[in-house]
Amino acid sequence: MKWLTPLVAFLLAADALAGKPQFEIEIKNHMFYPDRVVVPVGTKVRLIIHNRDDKPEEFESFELNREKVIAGNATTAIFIGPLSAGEYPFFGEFNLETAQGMIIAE
Ligand SMILES: [Cu+2]
Repeated sequence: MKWLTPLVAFLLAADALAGKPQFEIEIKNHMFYPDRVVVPVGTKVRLIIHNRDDKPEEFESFELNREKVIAGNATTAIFIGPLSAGEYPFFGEFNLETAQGMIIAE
């Protein structure tokens, strides 16, 4: 699978060039950094999530209708939106006490 990382990097770069807004979130010690992300209303947005912990985490949001497991020390990308103005909570299902965040569309 060594070929996967460059391919993911290439796809991410291609999307960045294509002008899609993207936002990066890190998971460290079962917490999201940043835990509040402001995104533009009415635009499809790519969230790039880096899990810096050794253990997997599941990014989940009922309001965004997204659920995805991220392996330890892995990166994944999730598309959200276009969103209307408002707040969209997300959480790490494997660490509910600490892994809490919010997407704010404005
Ligand atoms: Cu779940």
